[in-house]
Amino acid sequence: MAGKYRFSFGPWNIHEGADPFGPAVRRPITFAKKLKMYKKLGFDGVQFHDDDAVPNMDELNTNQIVRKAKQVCKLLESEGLAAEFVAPRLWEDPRTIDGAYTSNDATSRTYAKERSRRMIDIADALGTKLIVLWLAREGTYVREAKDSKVAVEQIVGAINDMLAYNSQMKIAIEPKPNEPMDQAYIPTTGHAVAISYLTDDPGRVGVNIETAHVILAGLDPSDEMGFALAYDKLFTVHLNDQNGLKFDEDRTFGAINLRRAFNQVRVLDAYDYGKKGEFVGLDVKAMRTQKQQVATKHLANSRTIFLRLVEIARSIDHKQVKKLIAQRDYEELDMLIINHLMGK
Ligand code: GLO
Ligand code: MG
Repeated sequence: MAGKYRFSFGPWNIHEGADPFGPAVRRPITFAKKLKMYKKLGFDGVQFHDDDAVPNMDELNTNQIVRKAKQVCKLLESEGLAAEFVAPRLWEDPRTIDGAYTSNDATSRTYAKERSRRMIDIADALGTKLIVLWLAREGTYVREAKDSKVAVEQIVGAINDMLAYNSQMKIAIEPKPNEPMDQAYIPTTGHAVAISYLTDDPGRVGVNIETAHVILAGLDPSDEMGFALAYDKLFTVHLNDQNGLKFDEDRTFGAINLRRAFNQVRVLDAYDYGKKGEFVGLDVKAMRTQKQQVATKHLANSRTIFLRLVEIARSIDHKQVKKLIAQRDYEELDMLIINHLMGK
């Protein structure tokens, strides 16, 4: 029974509270100080953007990048932490304004591929074999601006490039339907799984499912997880919560819709998620209203809610559930779940 879960988050999840309409409202915390917070909050894994580990990496050569990443690896070890994954931050540089791998400008596409190789060097130096690709700007504001068939080929080409560069790395695509783009090229789990089979090594390409992104696509996170699990492609998750079709809210896991969170935990726990070393990854933001000293509660709370939901998923009357399914009495099943969630 007892699956022991390990949790991770990225340093960007402890943040100053800036949003598109207002500036920072909390003091920045250095990376080294953030690392000291992980264990206290109950976390063992650190998710990285390449430049979280090696700031200003575009100004450094490969040797300098690797040296810096190795120092970060030592820092992690001294805190008893592990790097879960590295993701290339391909959405901030002026060269990626029109997309990275799908930019209409060839020199920008070359930059994106080169940066991705350096990102893999960083992952290697940090001791992780997992890459996350959130394809932030691979999409369009104006449909006629790009060719959607060519875009898929370009993304496959970029993934093949990474697969060939390092034969150890696995790549988890993080689908998101929109934001910052009006329409993204890899909007759902199905798209990510399908694209994996166009690559040179499908077994090394899977998904990172983020709750909020699935909801923004109008789909159900637990069903998307089941889909990925059926293909053995759920390499990691970004748990959080989302209130309807708004901006990407990255709220505390389970804080908006507890039953939806319960169903994500239920499917993960039922299929032994974590047993092959997968982390329970969070991608949650503190509300802008939180004051400095209480701006990490979203992380600890998400973890607590997850673990509480594991207990709830396990302690359900499974026999009764089976019986109600056999009788096709779904009204009663509905009530059983609600009662159980309400502690009755
Ligand atoms: C934004 C994404 C983002 C990624 C992170 C890792 O919507 O969820 O937070 O998960 O940059 O690539
Ligand atoms: Mg995410």
